[in-house]
Amino acid sequence: MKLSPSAQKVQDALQQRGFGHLQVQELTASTRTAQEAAHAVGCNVGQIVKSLIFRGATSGQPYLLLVSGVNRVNTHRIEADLGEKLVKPDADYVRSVTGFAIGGVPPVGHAQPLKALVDSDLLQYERIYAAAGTPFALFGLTPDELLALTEGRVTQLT
Ligand code: 5CA
Repeated sequence: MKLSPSAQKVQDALQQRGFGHLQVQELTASTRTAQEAAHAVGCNVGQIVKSLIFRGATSGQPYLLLVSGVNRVNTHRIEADLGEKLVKPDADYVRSVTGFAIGGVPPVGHAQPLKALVDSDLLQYERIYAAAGTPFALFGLTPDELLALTEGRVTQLT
């Protein structure tokens, strides 16, 4: 099946990184929220990877937080870890640094390289699912593959 342009962009990025065996799936059901995505694939909400963008208040640098679908990030903990305050950016900023609209932001294939932090709670699962460019697209992968793809650092985000 032919993917939509944004989902294809993610599939191409996976291919380029040597992860062409990971298959973007475009569904008829919404995957816009972690709950909807879990329902669409029939997994636990914790197995859904939320790809959240924050901006460093001092550096202006964007950060990619890869968070288990059941978790809320503890910004104070992450600020202490990163050594700067974090700002929650608006939708336009998210689109400009990732190249994707909110609801479909994937963990790979961004408009610019993003420093990534990975929620340690994701490591307990055999299989996890991340957004793939649109609010109807996902791909399944292992936590190890997520780490390799994003070069993310594992840490407690809650
Ligand atoms: N496709 C689903 C499951 S992978 C998904 O993308 N979920 S998400 O949690 O990664 O993306 C939604 C997130 O976008 C929200 O948790 C929130 O952090 C952020 N967001 C939603 N609306 C806005 C907004 N108006 N401005 C900035 N960020 C927003």
